[in-house]
Amino acid sequence: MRPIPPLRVTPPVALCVALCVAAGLTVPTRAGELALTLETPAGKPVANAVVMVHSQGAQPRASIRFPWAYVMAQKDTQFDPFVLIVPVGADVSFPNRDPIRHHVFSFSPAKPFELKLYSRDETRVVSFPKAGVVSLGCNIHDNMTAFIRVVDTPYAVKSNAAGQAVIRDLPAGAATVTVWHPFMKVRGGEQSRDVVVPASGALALAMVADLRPPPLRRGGY
Ligand SMILES: [Cu+2]
Repeated sequence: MRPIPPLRVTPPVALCVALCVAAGLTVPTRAGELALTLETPAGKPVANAVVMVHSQGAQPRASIRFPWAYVMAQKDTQFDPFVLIVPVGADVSFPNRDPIRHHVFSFSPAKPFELKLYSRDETRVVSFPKAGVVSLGCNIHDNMTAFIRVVDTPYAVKSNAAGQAVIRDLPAGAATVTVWHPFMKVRGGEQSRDVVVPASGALALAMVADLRPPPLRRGGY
């Protein structure tokens, strides 16, 4: 019986493989955008909502990065910002920019933690390995409240003062749009809508978010 000759990769085959690999690694050029408008039933724009898109196609494997800083400062006896979006696994710094001490904590299942009293110009870093909502408070100042939304998608943005959120370079095809706001009167504070992202151009979406009053006097929403 003759031995089976070893498989040889001839130059044309090698070229084809190289091209196929290159093609497989190419970022899809067909991409659309989502232009979402969010308002209350009374027509008031809703700022500080987190808008997330989960594409139902292939998920990006690269680690998620956002262009803003992963910082939750304490300034003028408030957290700043009121809502911060970070990717899963992010390290968030909590600088104290006040001349008084704060004691930051969260009881949220996504990340319970406590930063014992610390002073001006000191900072602490906390990592957030799980997606979800992290509600923040300060043991000393009851009026201090803020939220970190840890997301597992690169397609996430906050609505602006006009209640608008634009997410660009979305993969075309079926996707789910999720909108979350800490004071939205629905289970979990979020609602979702299935959409089809166009291969080019914008998908305009208008959603209504009924908000309850903030639990304590708090600006920024
Ligand atoms: Cu405080």
